[in-house]
Amino acid sequence: MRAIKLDDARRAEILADLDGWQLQPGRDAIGKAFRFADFNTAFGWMTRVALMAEKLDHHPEWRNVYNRVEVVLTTHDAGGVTELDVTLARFMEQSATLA
Ligand code: H2B
Repeated sequence: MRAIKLDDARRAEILADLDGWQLQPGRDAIGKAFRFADFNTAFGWMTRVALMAEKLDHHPEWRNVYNRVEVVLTTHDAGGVTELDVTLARFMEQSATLA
């Protein structure tokens, strides 16, 4: 196993720190709905995130409808949220503000 599930203290800390991210009901995962100006902006952002996901070997569950992207992050290998999810969530935040 490459990553260890976050303990409750760390989980609370990252949720306080990551704007708009929430624990997903019924599963050990975090999620956020991102909204962009239009489809082109949304898909451009998804492309940048996809390249980072490949680099990290850590991939989002996500769904895109026009300018909206619903993202869920969890680490299947670990059966829950790990620091890999925090890293990808932070990248999503940083790249979304530039989108
Ligand atoms: N992405 C996510 N979100 N969780 C994982 O556990 C995971 C992944 N595992 N991407 C990776 C790929 C694994 O399947 C490969 C074999 O390393």
